Amino acid sequence: MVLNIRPFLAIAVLCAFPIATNAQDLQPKTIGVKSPDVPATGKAKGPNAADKENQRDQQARDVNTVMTTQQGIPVGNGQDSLKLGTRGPTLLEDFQLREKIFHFDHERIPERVVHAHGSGAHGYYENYESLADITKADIFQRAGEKTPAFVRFSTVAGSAGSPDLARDVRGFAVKLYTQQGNWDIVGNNIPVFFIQDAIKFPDLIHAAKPEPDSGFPQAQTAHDNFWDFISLTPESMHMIMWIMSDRTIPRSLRFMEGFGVHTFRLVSVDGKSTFVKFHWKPKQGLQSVTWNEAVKINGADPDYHRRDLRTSIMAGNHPEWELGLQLFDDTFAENFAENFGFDILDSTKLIPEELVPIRIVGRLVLDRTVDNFFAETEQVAFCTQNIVPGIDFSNDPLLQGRNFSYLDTQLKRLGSANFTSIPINAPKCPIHNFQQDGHMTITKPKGRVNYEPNSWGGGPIESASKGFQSYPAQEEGTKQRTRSENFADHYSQARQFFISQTPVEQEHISSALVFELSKVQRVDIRAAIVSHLMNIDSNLAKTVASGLRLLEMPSPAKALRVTSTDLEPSPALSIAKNGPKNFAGRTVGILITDGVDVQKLNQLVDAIKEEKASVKLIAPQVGGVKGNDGKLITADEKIGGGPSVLYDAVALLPSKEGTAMIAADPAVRDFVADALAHRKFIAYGEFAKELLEKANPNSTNRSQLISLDQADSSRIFITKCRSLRSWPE
Ligand code: HDE
Repeated sequence: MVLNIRPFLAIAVLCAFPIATNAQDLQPKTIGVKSPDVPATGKAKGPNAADKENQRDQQARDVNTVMTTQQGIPVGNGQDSLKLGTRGPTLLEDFQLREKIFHFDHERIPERVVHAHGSGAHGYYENYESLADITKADIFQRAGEKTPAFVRFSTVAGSAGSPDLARDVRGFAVKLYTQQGNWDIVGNNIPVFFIQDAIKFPDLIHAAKPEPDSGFPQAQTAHDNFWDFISLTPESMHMIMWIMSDRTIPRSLRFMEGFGVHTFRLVSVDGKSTFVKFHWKPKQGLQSVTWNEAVKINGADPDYHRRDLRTSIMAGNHPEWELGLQLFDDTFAENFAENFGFDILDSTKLIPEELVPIRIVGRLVLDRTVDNFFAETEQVAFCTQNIVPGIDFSNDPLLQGRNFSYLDTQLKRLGSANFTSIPINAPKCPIHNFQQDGHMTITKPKGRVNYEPNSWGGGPIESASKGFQSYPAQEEGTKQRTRSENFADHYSQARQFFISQTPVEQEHISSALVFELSKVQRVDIRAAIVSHLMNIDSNLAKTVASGLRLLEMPSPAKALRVTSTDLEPSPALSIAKNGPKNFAGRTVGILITDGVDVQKLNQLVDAIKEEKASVKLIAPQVGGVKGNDGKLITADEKIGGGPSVLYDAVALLPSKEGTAMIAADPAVRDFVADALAHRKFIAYGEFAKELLEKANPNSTNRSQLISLDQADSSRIFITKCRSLRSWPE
């Protein structure tokens, strides 16, 4: 009897802990043997001795901290609801049951309408030098000063539970808790956007999200509605080049850039304005996966990016980005329009780094994981309108629309105008004003005065010299719903992006277009996209048309401006040209079996660790293998649970007998075949040749293979891994 109820005990204990930890900083304790101290269930005597015994056994034991209700009332029995007799019915007076179920029923809040799926981390911004000559923003005044920061990365289209490796733009939102209030840079990992005016945002997002009748596809743009909208929105062509590139399938959140996208202003103490574009440059370098890897990672580990960010930070491997500023003035803005026909207020355009170099001014370090996902990552509320003295907006119509949207959305999500009091959103500097009351008021202002001006002599008043002042830009014009004519070139920068890619990267763009458009059912939409590609690069258009087997090549789409062929390739736009300089922060997956050559394994592990990279051991069973010295080596993953797509490089170190045992396993064949196909560097021991031949007989003399039988081969392997992949020669 007692044995039969053990599973209930485990479930009950698991359910009880979140409630207990809610009360105070409790640490769950190991469940020990039955304790006589545990209070019995309400009534002193149950209906019969056996039932009473059962009830006692279903209670958590070893009480160190007594569980309470939300009202602080100590809980006597958290395992059974209050019933009439042993078999019910349940009584209405059971306030404990009511409170617990009531709270559970209200655990969810609306997910973000876009960027629902995300992960966050804490850190700081460290300012390298004083920028007092260009901005009065307090955060930029003193060299070496650190400002607390919180970053949330996200995908855009997928719902909260969608997989990490969806092909999608990544949100890169930074909250800086400066001494003069919170400054949010709510950016993306791509420097341009789909549309030029905020009024089109709901259409764009409706088209990208699951189709309204079926409710799918989830977290992907490979469907008719999205491409239909795009085919009718030529301004999105530049962004399309970016989202079809490997930028939308990053290897990790740690290896991608961030951009503020819009043009902003920096304003100095003497009122001078300088235009600025914000860039976050990853010190780790840029790295993406291939589409085939992305698809497989989504199956093998849908939380790949979230896990990677959390485990890296926990391992002390703190990701860093440098803050870069592209600074320019009105004269540059005028020349940009005159010489290139681009407007600095148009978010579908970037300013090439070669034209306005990036000035590095500080670094962002993420060094602390969240303690609680909901309280921090879910409740963090970014608002583009959160700017501080010394920063100001430009007239970018997309930015202006965003400034309206974010406050609205936070009220919808968080349910009260007091969302600013939630710890993750609260500024870390003092707040003084007379805003008051409302749902969930946590602050407790004292005294009689709650208005200003007042003659009681109390309370804060504004300060013209210390407070925020909008930059007094001269604006005039007639009221009209039109766009500036310098927003009309939709193809030149799309072309510039495409010609800035390496041949392999260009091939990835055309394959992505063929993949996505192959999921589009209407042939006319496929053809319409190809007609836009004709204005970007005719070879790209032809490759995509042939990949789709379009029977007729469409004529180029009507363009408001003819594509300029004068724009030079910009090396800064290629991932391959801006890859990591070393292998630090990456992972090698090593396949081992019983009898593994321990000396070789150790040499390899040492070389990997010296490079500040990490190792995952994959074995037939997760319990591990016995090395050729007879000692047990525990594994991290079981074969099949740790496919090679999860690692940056792999090594194959099976023993002779081990190879015979695993060679026929399809998961082993996939492990090796995928690593070969994804052009990863593969170190192999003498008995692994059979695995390589079985996976791909034509692969055995590829330059991606490094035999571990040569002298110093571990070091040679890890040095090669720095270049990440061995693309076809
Ligand atoms: Fe957003 N966007 N957006 N967006 N956006 C939101 O705010 C919106 C745009 C971006 O991790 C929402 O809190 C409009 C551009 C990020 O919490 C919402 C327009 C860029 C995040 C919203 C844009 C972004 C959001 C949904 C067109 C790159 C996630 C939930 C004018 C520069 C922040 C929320 C986080 C989130 C509106 C366009 C980036 C609805 C109306 C351009 C990184 O307010």
